Amino acid sequence: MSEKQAAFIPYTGLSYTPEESLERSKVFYQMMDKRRTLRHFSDRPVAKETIEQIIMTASSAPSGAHKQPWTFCIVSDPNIKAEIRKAAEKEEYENYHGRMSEEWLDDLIPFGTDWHKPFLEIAPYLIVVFKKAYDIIDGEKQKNYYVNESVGIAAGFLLAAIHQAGLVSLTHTPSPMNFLQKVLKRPANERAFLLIPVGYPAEYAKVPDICRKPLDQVAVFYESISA
Ligand code: IYR
Repeated sequence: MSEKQAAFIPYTGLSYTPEESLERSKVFYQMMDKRRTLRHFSDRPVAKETIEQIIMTASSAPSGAHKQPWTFCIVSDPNIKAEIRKAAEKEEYENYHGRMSEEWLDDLIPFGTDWHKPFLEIAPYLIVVFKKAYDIIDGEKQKNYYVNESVGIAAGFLLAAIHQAGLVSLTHTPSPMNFLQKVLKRPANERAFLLIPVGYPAEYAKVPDICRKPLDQVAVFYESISA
């Protein structure tokens, strides 16, 4: 049996009146609803400290057994960015020329994507999110739990923090992504999860003219029926 014991401290979270909660939920939704995925970046620099704070927000996400099974690799070195672009475009060329189905290519028409990925060199930062299937602590393999769920939530926090700071991002999934593990020399327990260019929008930046589903298409409420 383990000697481990849980230690608890008083919860000191945020506390609001119902009215304040409603107001805050509206303000936050309005702010978050302005987030757009961008493909046109400026090369305008971003302060490293801003990126550090954004990463700490991402790493505040909940995770299975609080293992925080993620590593954020932050790439600003132009040589590494060029290497990543070259490898990503090689994979994407194959995707757009035979690996993706007709239906998939058709679904992507509104977004105007193709195999060219110049943003991988233009954006000042590439954040590569790695998931850790397990950790090595003092030479021992330590299991992680709900790794995809945990890293997915952390990536969501990351995108929200980027947006909140007035920066833009692209949730990019070059496929397959194993070249990132090689280029960034990550250990065997890490697998690339998402590649997220971060920066300011280009002056000419445009986004697809699309809208989001309304509440009744994304939520189902199960309420007690009062007589
Ligand atoms: N990974 C490719 C294709 C792509 C797939 C989806 I799903 C998108 O929403 C957008 C693009 C690319 O990055 O071009």
